[in-house]
Amino acid sequence: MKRLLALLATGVSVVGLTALAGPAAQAATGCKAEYTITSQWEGGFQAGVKITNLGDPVSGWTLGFTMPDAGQRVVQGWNATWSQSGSAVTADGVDWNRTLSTGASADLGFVGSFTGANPAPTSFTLNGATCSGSVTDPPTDPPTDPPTDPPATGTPAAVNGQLHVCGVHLCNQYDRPIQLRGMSTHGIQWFGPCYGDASLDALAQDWKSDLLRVAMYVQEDGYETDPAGFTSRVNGLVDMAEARGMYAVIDFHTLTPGDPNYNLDRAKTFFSSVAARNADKKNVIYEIANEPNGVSWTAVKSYAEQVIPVIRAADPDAVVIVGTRGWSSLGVSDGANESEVVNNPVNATNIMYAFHFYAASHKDNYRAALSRAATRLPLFVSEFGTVSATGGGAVDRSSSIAWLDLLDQLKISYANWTYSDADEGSAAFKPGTCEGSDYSSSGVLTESGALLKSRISTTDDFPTS
Ligand code: IDC
Repeated sequence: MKRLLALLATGVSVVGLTALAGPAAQAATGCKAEYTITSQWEGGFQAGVKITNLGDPVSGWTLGFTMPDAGQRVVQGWNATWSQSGSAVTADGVDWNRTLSTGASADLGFVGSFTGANPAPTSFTLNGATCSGSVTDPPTDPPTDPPTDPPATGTPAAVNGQLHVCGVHLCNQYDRPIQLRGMSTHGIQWFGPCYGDASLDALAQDWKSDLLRVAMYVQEDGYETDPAGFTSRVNGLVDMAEARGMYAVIDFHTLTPGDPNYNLDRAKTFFSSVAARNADKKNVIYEIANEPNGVSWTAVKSYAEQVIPVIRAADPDAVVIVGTRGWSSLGVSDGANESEVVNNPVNATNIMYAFHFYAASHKDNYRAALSRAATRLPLFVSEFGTVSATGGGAVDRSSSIAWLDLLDQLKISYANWTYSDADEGSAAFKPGTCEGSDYSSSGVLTESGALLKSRISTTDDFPTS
């Protein structure tokens, strides 16, 4: 049940657009603030604030509002630098949303606490100008599994068809930018039982996932131990994804050693085989090196320029994802940045670059790098975790939400590590789940799984013309 309330204190204009006349400059100011409590529990809540700049473009902003009840506190926020003094809350824009053109919006949010009532904040301002606004009440229905949307008219793969890269975006058959949201397997050499009919049905139907990333490790008891067996297992998973209308990212999961050239011959053999076998399918994306590390960008680029032609020879129109330096951090984890790729891109078309992050380890400087890079390079977050880079530890909820909001805003596709029951914080299912047949009830999900399911299962808005 949702109720809309006018947010405005009496006497404040509804549009909140004011022309400020000054001797040197004349800037129109104005804004809209939409405040939504997305969930609320005993003593705590999570709120989102969408601000829209209705005035002239700004290159920096501060949002202000007042908490009406003395017990209301901002505990931890995202997509802004938050502070509170008494009842006055402020949020300053950060690198990737500081600039707002006329009509542009930024989505921020916070986890808050309260002691008495939790009334909606009042007196929203942006750079001092009063904002118009609206408030959406918290959902009052008892908590249940994430909502299931009405069945879409077509599956993600049916609606979008053959994908291609257009500018910095991933585009569908109508040449329109789309974002794919989905999950990555864990190593298929270890978690085979997690990828059967029941679990993939749940992924497609309950999670409404657009894609399955198939993580085929090369070392660690993976591909190198049985090339034919692993090739056929990957092809089987491509077929299972296709049957359910999902895209399949074929991930050549190099990790240790970090130089992908160590596996160059294996990569050529593997990709010539899977590309020939899957050439007529529209649901396949090739990821040629999971996470190069301890190696220069020039070496990664050289690897890519040898593997991509092998794929193109067999499957000319598929999108290819290229890993980047520093565990696919665009070099950031090695103290570099995206400029090495911008200045020396892979000599190939229809490719995207991988950007990976783990939300508890990689925060604002990584988000800033992604935001900068997204204006220059086609990016695909083919792997990320809600936890630390070890794959374990606690879910960093606020950092994960900041990342997911940013990816949504930039329309960057993603796959979360992992759709498995591994005994580590990044896994979506509790240990032992894959020994049973229930992948659908909320009881089998971990904290990470519940968060990702709630994000991935919302309606896709794929353009069809
Ligand atoms: C981790 C797994 C863990 C496994 C380890 C080594 O979660 O169970 O023991 O690999 O194989 C990556 C890698 C991904 C890692 C993950 C978490 O792509 O293979 O998985 N991670 O450490 N990059 C950054 C983090």
